[in-house]
Amino acid sequence: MTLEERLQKWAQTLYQKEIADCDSQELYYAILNVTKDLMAEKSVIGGEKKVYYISAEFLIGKLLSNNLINLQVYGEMEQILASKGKSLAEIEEAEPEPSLGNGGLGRLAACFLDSIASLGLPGDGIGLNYHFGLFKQVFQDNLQTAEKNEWIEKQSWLTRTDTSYTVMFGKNKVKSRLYDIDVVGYEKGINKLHLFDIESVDESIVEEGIDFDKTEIAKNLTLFLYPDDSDEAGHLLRIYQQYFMVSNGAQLILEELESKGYDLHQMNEHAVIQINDTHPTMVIPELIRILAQDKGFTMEEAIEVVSKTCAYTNHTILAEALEKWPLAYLEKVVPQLVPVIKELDKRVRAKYTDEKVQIIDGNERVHMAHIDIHYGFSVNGVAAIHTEILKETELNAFYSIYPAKFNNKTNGITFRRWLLSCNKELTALLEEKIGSGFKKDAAQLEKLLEYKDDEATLDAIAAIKREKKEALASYIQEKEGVELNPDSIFDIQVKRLHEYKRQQMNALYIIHKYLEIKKGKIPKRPITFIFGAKAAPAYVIAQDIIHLILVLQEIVNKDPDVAPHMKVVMVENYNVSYAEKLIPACDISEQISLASKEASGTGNMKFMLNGAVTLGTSDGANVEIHELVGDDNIYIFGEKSDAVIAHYANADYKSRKYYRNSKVIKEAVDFIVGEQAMAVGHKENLERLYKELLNKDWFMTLLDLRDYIKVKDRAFKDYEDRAKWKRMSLVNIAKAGFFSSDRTIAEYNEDIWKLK
Ligand code: 26Q
Repeated sequence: MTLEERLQKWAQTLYQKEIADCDSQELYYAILNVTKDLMAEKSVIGGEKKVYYISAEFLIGKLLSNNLINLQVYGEMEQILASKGKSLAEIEEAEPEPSLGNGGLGRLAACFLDSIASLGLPGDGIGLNYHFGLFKQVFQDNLQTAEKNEWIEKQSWLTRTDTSYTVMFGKNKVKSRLYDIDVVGYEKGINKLHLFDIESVDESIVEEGIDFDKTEIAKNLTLFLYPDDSDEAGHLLRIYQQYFMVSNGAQLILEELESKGYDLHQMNEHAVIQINDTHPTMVIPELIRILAQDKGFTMEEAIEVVSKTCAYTNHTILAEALEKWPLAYLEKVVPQLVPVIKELDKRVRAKYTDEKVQIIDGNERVHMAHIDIHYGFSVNGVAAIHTEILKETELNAFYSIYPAKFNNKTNGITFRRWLLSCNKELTALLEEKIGSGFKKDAAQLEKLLEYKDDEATLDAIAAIKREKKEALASYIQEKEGVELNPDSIFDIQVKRLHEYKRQQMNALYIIHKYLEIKKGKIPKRPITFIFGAKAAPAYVIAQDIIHLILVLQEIVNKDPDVAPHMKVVMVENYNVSYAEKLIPACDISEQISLASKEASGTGNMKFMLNGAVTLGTSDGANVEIHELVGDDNIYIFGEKSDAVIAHYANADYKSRKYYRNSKVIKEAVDFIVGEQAMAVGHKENLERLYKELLNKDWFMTLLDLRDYIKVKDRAFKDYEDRAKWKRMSLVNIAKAGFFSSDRTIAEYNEDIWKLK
């Protein structure tokens, strides 16, 4: 059957209509079914050894465009639709976004699944089928509110399977149900994303916003993704979710190994389990428990083989984000794991006296990362500087014991989504200039450097940027009701709201610029400051920072003296789909975390690949971007990580000192509680933020503010040297190949997984 016949068939089956008579919604469902059929006909990627990527989050985003691209039918589908007067891009808008993750860690897992399949490696994801993804953000009265975010429709990418397991919470039994999503590689076969659900889940217990009845685990377990990013919210439900995930995962893995006839004593030769941060750590004691209790292993044997099978990735150095569960919680939720965890702890204590490496600490808290490090064979950080900091500082005691376990795997992004799908215009231009080899071998992007001084190429890239800025401007006009000037500089900071990422520093710059314009210092070219960020609902200061940005948006955009020269917009409900529109339209990529705090960042890579220039600190993968593009093609500012770490060690940072010593800083900070802001915003939020900045400022905003202003102003000035800027943009694209997640996954496979 041709593609058109397939589409025709589904339009008939579902709606008894011709393609030309269907609306976008109907066509979306028809194409969804065609795509699922095409994937079902592909062969499953096989092999002697398989990786299981286990993660509480898979921020997959919409799948239609990517699946069509990987199946190599996007162009054909687009043509068929165009011949009936339909636009595929418009139809894509009808797809609901599965926001099954908070941010970087969840999106990384999704990029990795794409790359594992695209390299033709056998590897499945294991996670949870949250009925509601990360909350939908709605702004009311310049404050964030949260609503439930539904994504599962009658027809979706999920396929219900016959697989169901029993999971015990102590003496309470629940039944699971496995749903699968096919992951198709680029010109390759199929792997699976296995998402477990609880059979008895009940959506009707959801109340106002994202509140729900927390008492009945059997009804609520898989309803919501926890909205806390880098937070140690000690909720029991999170342990229930984690154990439910790992118990199902362990059963699935063992069942698969046994069905293939493998001896579980050699399971490490046929399976490797990559543990995505500490959220799935309980898979280690759970596997040990099952092997020892049900499979006739001695404790010794079980521990040994599990330790050879599991590998751990660390995504954070924020102490508060390292999970430490009270033993009492585990006793309550999963008493059957407690003896195993105590045994693991006992064995560590028999060998090492250092308190820092124990599993159960003096306060009866279980350090999940410590289980992973002692009882896994690999520990990796996610960018060079991050891994160094782990080895030298945070996890130094472990590094001394197990130097060979530690390794770095600098993060990456899938170019199928972050170039081929979101920037088809740039993809076409690249193909014209350097051929299509870069699609499978991202390093070939470097060929673009040959065009570094070629005016026609530089202009063509700039014209695409301009086109993308226009498209974004009209989207933002429609969604947010804010008018943007595509001739202005688009300066963008999109990522979760967290103090260490320092959106507040960007806001202080905006105040500074506003005050300058009021005093008559007009920028050469208008500037558009764009933000997108969700804050964990319980994270008070993060809510206050959102409030400040929304207040600034109102003040700046309504001021007739200022609005022609600068605009501020914080887009509502920033998610993967919004990112795909924002990133190709960006001129300046804001990556301004306090040095040492951002493990890697991956947005920085997406922006670079799409021709934006980074304004950033020497943190995370910015350091590697800097090395690749050189001093001339990036704007680096701020204290280095060594100095920051020393400030923490000496406890000698006092923000008030910076406030007192600089008129510029004082003016900007005072504006937060000045008459104008108070007239628009809420006293309580603004005063709290003001006090936080002066009395604590734990992430040292004021330390770097002056240098930030200086370097940012230099970037804006350089933008006027159009020839220079266009070259910078080209160099960034050309050097982005290193950040393909295909490269990252090839390294995981080479050093850790060794798949056969
Ligand atoms: C933990 C306990 C209780 C509740 C929530 C959590 C929790 C949930 C999500 C802790 C952390 C996360 C997410 C972390 C995350 O996204 N980290 C980011 O990972 C990216 C991929 O490696 C990096 O690029 C980012 O630098 C890092 O911040």
